[in-house]
Amino acid sequence: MKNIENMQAELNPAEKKKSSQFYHDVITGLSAQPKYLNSKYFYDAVGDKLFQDLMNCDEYYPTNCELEIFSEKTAEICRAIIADGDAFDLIELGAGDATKSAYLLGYLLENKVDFTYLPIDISDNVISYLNITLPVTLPGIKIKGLNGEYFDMMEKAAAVSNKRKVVMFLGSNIGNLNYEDAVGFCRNMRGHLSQGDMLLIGFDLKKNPKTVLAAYNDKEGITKRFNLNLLERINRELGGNFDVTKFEHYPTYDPESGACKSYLVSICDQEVNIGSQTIRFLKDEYIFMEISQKFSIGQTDEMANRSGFKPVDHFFDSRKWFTDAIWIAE
Ligand code: AVI
Repeated sequence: MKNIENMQAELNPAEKKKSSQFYHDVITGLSAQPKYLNSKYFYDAVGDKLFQDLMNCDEYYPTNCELEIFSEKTAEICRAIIADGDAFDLIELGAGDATKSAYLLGYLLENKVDFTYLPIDISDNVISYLNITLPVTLPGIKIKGLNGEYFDMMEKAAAVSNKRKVVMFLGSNIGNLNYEDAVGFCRNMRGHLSQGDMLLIGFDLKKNPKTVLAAYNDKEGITKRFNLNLLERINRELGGNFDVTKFEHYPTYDPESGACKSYLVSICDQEVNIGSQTIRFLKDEYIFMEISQKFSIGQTDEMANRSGFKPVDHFFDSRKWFTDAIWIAE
């Protein structure tokens, strides 16, 4: 097996920086009591593919709910973001393949609205794909894809023009932060915006606890593989030797707090080596992997108010399982 130093020597400087941050975060999390890993590291090429599979599986409802909102409420959402009709920059954080936003983009183009689409994504593949395909599928679109971390790219977006900004942060990605971190994220976002700018933000809502839990415990075991892939990623990229058959996926949902949490539980006493570090697990010791917070409307409004926004609109799917809220920067 290669050691971490040899693996890093093969990387370019940017990759090396990312890899040492990954190593640092993994060792910090696995040395803590209780152990944890950051779910932002789920998304390597394998994790992206597993997440795609998850979005297509029967139990994982959030994607379909939000697609329903964007396809059924297109005109209403567009009217809200067009506001007084002045030109604006439409920024999307974590744009992916832009399936949902394509409904809005199509409507805005048909109605000759003056806007520029600025998708932001950490993956350069995603950005080149959007820069190439969207002008073909949506002729006339003005697009400028930005590849990098959200807030670094928000700064670049601000330099692109001084037009009004409308930022989309969809998919209930905000739920992958604990509540205080989510408020911190929204405050940071507010700091990158001017008064009157807008945020269109998706929240997965509290609902029947069995429905929520099933979405994170699908019968095919995709969520389980999605979680275990992070251990495999540590093996691949950091020279770890996790035996993933020695960990069980344990999802939980607390309907009172709305916290849906995933853990990996060690089925035996074991030692895992990552680079020069040895991590010891006792039987039944867990790694906290991810929070997927579910919200009440009151909680989403409170989050807006605490972070310098005014909540002005909510769009729902027919079952009221998900909402896309419009907030205005105060
Ligand atoms: C990306 N994020 C909003 C997903 C969620 O529902 O928390 C990630 C996910 N984790 C397990 N399944 C899906």
